[in-house]
Amino acid sequence: MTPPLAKRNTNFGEWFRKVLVEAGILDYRYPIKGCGVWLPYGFQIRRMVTNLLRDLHDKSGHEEVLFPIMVTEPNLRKEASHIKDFENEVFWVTHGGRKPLKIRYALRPTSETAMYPMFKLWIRSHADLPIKMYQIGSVFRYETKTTRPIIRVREVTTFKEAHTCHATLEEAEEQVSEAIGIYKRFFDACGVPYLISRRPDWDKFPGSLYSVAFDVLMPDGRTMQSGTIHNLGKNFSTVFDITYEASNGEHENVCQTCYGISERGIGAQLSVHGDDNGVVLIPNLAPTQVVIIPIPDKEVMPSILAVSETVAEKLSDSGFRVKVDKREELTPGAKFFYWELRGVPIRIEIGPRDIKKKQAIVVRRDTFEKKACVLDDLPLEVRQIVEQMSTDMRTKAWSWMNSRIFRVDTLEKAKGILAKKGGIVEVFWCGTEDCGHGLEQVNAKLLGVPIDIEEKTEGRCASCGKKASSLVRLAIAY
Ligand code: A5A
Ligand code: ZN
Repeated sequence: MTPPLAKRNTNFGEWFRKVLVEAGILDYRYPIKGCGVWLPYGFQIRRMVTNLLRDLHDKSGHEEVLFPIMVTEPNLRKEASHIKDFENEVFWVTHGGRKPLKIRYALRPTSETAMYPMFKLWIRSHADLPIKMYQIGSVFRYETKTTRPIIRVREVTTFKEAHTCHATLEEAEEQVSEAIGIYKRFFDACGVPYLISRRPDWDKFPGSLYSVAFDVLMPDGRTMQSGTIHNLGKNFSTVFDITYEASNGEHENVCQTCYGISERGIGAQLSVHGDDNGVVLIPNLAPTQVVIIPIPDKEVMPSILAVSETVAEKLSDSGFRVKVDKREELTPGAKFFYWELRGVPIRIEIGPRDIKKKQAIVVRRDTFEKKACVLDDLPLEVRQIVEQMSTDMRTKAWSWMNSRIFRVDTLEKAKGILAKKGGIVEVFWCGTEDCGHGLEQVNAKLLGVPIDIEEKTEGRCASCGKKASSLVRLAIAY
């Protein structure tokens, strides 16, 4: 038997690393720092997530494309603030065989500078707009902060980035709203709670007008930026000369947006829903939703197996992804452990006594609640349990996060809370950069101004005491 995992709530880092390996998700021992191997089961989970992303983008009028991984150095350098921030994170291709390249290539750290020279060729008139494209692939960042599997990698293998071009800034603004909606739907489908904040100016995406971020609270009380949406205005279209001919015959630069989600979207759900027994997958994203475990018995074994197969067939006819674990070398206990670790939402046990009673035992992965169900009713019963489980997982995750949001009026209080339990602290802010950095003195990052809170409350800046212009969120961030 494999040794137990670390405790998720008290030793999250260790738990996460172990669960990835033990559950067959990702092997991080690849001999290049920041690179890992998606294992077969991890790849299945990844595929569920990328399929969801594809679906959400396709349905909202985005088209999938694939650009080359290399970008020429002159193109990478075109937008000054973009290259200024990415300069230290770029992997360079300097040679072709033995010959030094005349023009160096960068492995894309993100794809603006790969895509936009092509957008220039594709856009002529108003009729070519809007452009809404996305791709899913690898980007490379020579991260200098501590790397961690999935959470901070140097080859980001599951980088979904969307890029759009519009005639006007208003349309780009509308696109930002649409993207926020798409990301909400994404995290809602994952059952992962989030905060949406407008990043302060000093933390926006290099080359953008402003950035909006989705932050997820991790079990250790730190937040992880798990998706970002940027309004690029005309910053890139000016330097890449992307124009369209407006109805008055004038050539105008397009307005652009881009937004990205990476494997952090996978890491977030593994972390938020997991427990000391391993992963707990939300049913709609579980590669296997139901596992049937025949409980061996010498006399009735053939019929137990036959019933298991019939049940599996019925459930898969009803649209479930089902497996029967017929391995003879493992005890039922070892099989329970195996599938619990992998987070399969529903386990069905069928033993000799169940056969006699024409029933099966259905067990929920999140609560381990057991229910004896009549064989004929299984499709209906499983449907109900799966629905209840999905709702419960979402509710539990949201109330856990909400219980860790604290509103305070002084920096001392903020500091005390963050040091003790992490979580998210909301304070008032006058909006100046000086005070923003002042607030960050509590050893936290300013996540930004909430854009998911409607209420307008009056208050005083927790740094200077002057009248505040908004609330702002602080957290210890990954
Ligand atoms: N072109 C835009 C979309 C862009 O690159 N935005 S971004 O830099 O903010 O990255 C998008 C998302 O990718 C981030 O919000 C973060 O969730 C994820 N990400 C960035 N660097 C990462 C890394 N080293 N490992 C894993 N995920 C990363
Ligand atoms: Zn202030």
